[in-house]
Amino acid sequence: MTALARKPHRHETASQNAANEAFAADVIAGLTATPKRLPPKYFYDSVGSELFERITSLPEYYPTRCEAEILTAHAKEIADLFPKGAALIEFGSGSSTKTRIVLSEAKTLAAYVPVDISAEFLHQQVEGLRQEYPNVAMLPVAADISKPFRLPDSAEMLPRAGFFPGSTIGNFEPHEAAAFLRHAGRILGRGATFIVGVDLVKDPQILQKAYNDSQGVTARFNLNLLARINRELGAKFDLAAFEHHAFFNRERSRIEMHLASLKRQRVKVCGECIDFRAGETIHTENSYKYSLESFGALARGAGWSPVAVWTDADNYFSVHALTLKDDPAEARDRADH
Ligand code: AVI
Repeated sequence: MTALARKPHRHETASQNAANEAFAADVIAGLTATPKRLPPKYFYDSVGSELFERITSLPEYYPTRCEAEILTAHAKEIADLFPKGAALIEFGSGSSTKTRIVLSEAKTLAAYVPVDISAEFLHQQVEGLRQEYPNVAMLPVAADISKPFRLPDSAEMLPRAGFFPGSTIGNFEPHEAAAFLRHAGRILGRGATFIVGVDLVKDPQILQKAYNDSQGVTARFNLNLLARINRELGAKFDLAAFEHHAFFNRERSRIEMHLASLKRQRVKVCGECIDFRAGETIHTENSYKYSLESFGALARGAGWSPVAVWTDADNYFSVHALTLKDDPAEARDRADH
């Protein structure tokens, strides 16, 4: 039986209500700010997660292909870095496609803990993983990876390794990325290995195309944020009156995604009137691109020691292996002073 098919328990309904309230509060805060913005974590409802899966196989979207190339070439080296009998904790697991490359080589792994904000999608994925890897305990956690969350009790007892592929770390501001690495350090603990996928700075034309695909899937992914606000918060955004914009901001080394209003308009959201000028945008996502050195420095600043780094043949993407020698609380104190 899937999470979709059964009647929700009362505590689940309560947590769903709390999630709805947080969504409404973030939407109103973002749309009444100047400039307008919306947090990218809200892209990933079930429609957005499906659209993102489609993005990952687009010809222009190189990160997924390049990262899979790296993981396939180095799966054994990576798996050898995991402690015996470890729990592998994946932050933002999605469809766990890349994890499968590593899981197939990690013969001594005791448990896999996929953590993802999209509960429905997560539970659907775990059904399949249980069949494919019967010797690995599947312990899903539906949570926002950027906030503290509890590991299942059976994973608490095991040595841990972390996996954060896909360059999702690039969707954080650099100071948030450092805070995330420290937070992951607190979850994974001293001595842990952390495998992190990081997109690299490259020819802006390649970057530009990756976020402006010819089939318009990225545009639909971006616009789904407004569709989700309509569905879940009862707003009346006219999707035809907004356009997807994505461009490389060289100075800040990031792709920016926006939704541009095609006309002057007013939209009612949760009882608030939100006014748009023609051409005004809602900033929906940043995707930072690092060099090998700049990411290494960021990781060191958050208490992690780089142990290895691999890139694809074109040097478009990188996979970093980090280890935590320090106590994460001490690293945080050092960074704060
Ligand atoms: C999830 N994240 C790493 C993607 C990225 O490339 O920043 C999200 C995405 N946005 C548009 N296309 C893909």
